[in-house]
Amino acid sequence: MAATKTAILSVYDKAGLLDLAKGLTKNNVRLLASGGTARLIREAGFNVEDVSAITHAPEMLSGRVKTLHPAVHAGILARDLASDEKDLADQNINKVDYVICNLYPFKQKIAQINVTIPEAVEEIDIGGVTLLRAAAKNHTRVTILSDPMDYPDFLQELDRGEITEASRNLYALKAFEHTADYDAAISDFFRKKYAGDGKQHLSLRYGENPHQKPASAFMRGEDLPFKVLCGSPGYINLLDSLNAWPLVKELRKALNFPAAASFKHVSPAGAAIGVPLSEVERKVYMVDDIDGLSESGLAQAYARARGADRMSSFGDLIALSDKVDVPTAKIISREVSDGVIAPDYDSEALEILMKKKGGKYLILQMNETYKPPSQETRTVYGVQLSQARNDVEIYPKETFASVVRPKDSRSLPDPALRDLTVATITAKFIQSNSVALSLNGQVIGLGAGQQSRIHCTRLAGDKADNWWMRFHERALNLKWKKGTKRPDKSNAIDMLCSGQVPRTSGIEKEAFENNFEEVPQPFTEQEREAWLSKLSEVALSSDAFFPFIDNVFRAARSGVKYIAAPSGSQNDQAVFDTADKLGITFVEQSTRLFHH
Ligand code: 93A
Repeated sequence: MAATKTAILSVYDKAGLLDLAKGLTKNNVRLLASGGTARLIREAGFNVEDVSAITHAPEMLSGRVKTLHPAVHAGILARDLASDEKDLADQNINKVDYVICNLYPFKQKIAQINVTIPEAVEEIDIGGVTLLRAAAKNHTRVTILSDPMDYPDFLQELDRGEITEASRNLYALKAFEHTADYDAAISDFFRKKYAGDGKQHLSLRYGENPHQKPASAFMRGEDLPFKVLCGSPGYINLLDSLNAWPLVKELRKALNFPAAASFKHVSPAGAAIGVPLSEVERKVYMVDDIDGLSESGLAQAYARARGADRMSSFGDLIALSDKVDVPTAKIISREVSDGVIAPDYDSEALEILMKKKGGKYLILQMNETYKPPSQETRTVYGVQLSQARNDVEIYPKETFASVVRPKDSRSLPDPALRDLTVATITAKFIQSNSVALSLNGQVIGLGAGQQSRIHCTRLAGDKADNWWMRFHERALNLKWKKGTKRPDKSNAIDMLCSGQVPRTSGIEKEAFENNFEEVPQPFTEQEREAWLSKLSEVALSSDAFFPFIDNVFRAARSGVKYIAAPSGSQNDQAVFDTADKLGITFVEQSTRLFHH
């Protein structure tokens, strides 16, 4: 009986091939196969023809051309259309019904140590990819098998008569994924070889931890949006940079001020716009001796971002919205910091920064015009997670227009709108849950990455309290021992201001006292309360709704007068009413801003 159907077989991985050939033969399918595939089938005693039986051309170029021929591809791609049938008849070509193909082992080859480019090139499959793609394209008629694991099910279906549409669809999908994965491996290999380190691809020393090797950063089809001007970034440096940059860019756009952020562990420790600093703020932020500070909005923004929580900012990754000038570089130059990302650098500022860390300070230049794609994907435990990027924009007037308490409230004062904007844009880039408190155009306390919202609010409130205690006369007039280093001063101030000192004894107490010429008295509870009661006009933003009224109580104790948060809690009304009773204006900010 003449065969009614035709199969083309061309497989590198020959697993299951003979069982498949047997099943196809049993079902009276004509077998055509490329060199090695045909040989194996033939040796097993099955009837098989070489592809050359239909191409009338031999395999050429040592196997580089085996199946690449119109007789093969027209046979695969032809539809059940009169015009296609005529074309085939004119050329004396028969339709192909089944294609069985898997590709040269490119991935295995490049996994070998010291593989050369010519060796890798030889493993780039052309004809097989064409077979897979042609058959998958025409899957309404043709069945494409690219995975030996599918042979048994396929044969069972064939034994029952025909391959169902549902099966053909799934086999086609698998073939498309097979070629996509294959092409990604090829382009990844050549990106590393040809794009030049730093352009489209950047080798990283390791990932999040030293044993996580290899590690890299790369872009598909375009250059990285930043240049490395100095140092070599680590994986976490890039995580910080690529979160900190959009934060300052958005702050700048929303408020039209230079903006800065100080990041650690993928959350800001501080973020601010360049609102002019008062004398006392300069002192608290340890920048009172910086020349040209008043003329630089950017330097003042960074002084605020770094000054908010000097302890947390130790070893920070800095993002700056504007071209870096000398005063900003001078502030950075004497702090312990890991790196900076900014759109540009004055040559003198760059010189200052390049001297830091023995010439190893990380300096990234961000392409300001770069727009990330609207869809973002990450892999967690091998699973691809994809989502639209959080591109919601926060603006002072529009975002905070919906005041729910007090009911008769008119529009919010400008400083409150500014500070709610700073807190909300910052919250957008804090690891959730997050609560941010802000004042004077800067974050003064934030709670990041807590599973419970009240813990975020407490953390943010406690940090804001510490920040405010640093403005107390006693903290401003500390008598340091000569030679006390800036980080040690920051740690000692934090011990004093956060109320830790009375709890210390022995060598811990000694270590604290060792910093001073004249040891300061710890704050009494009454002193703290009296001073903290002066903190007011603070704005709070929460990345999601407040589930309980406890958050409002805690916020009120740190001088919060304005809250912006999404609604959606069963306790919304109670939360609004509690704010009202405590004299807090509550703004319903309609967008949840989780970030992980
Ligand atoms: O070098 S190729 O890209 N040129 C071709 O025309 C071609 N056609 C099929 N490699 C080609 N193939 C590949 O050959 C298949 O993808 C399969 O992996 C392999 C099977 O070769 P053989 O049948 O000689 O063992």
